[in-house]
Amino acid sequence: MSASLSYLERSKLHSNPTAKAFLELMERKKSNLSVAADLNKKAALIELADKVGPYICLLKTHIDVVEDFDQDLVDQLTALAKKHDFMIFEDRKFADIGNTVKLQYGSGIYKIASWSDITNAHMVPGEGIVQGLREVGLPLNRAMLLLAEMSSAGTLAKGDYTVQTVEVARKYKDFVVGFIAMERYADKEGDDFIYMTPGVGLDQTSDGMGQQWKHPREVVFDRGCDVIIVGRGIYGGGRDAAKEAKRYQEAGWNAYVERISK
Ligand code: 5FU
Repeated sequence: MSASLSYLERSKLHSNPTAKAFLELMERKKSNLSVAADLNKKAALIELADKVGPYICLLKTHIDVVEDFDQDLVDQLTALAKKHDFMIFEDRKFADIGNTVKLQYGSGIYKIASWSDITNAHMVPGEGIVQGLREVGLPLNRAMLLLAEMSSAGTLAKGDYTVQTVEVARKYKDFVVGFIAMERYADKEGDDFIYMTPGVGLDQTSDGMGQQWKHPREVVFDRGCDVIIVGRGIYGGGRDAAKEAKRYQEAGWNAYVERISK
């Protein structure tokens, strides 16, 4: 159902302001590419965000890998998000009880809720994790994804775990706007989740450490996902990040256009 609608049409169906704005942004920018900026120096991260900024809808961070993290990094990333028109997704993968994740999301050194439009969580602890994050994120108009599946070999996030994760998402639709997933699940009446998929690469299929990379067309056209998340395929091995980002943007977008035109 929603896989055949355009991002713009889908933006009108959402009540969560971040999901709405994100889908509009994707359409405006003709990008369903998220760059996973896994660099551990502040200057390198900022440089990469500025280079790939014109081609992406979403910058995905692992802020805790940055050795020289400070508030200025966050200020610069949010300024780049404005300059290039992208959103920020801190891939925090929260995994604790509601009360603890509330603290981890809102406070500590990183204060993730103050700058990250989107974050995510595992369902291992049960739905209290969503309740805790929602309490902090909803008043700030933030959104979250649940990890329904993972890209890595041997992942335990499958089968009944995935089914139950989707059920929890349906219960908290005002805040849970989508999934980290490897394929789109059957829509129920009123569903319109945003599917974001890591493990995407045009040139390689594995990193020898469990990561499995799929082609953007397989992810967006065959499997019906919405956002391709690409890290090393763009910045790894001395690649020209801007050139690669443009290449992935085109591959992701073409697959989306093919999907909604079918
Ligand atoms: F939830 C997930 C997952 O299932 N697989 C992932 O690879 C998240 N990731 C992240 O996407 C991972 O932590 C990296 O930040 C990124 C993939 O980077 P790559 O360099 O394209 O493999």
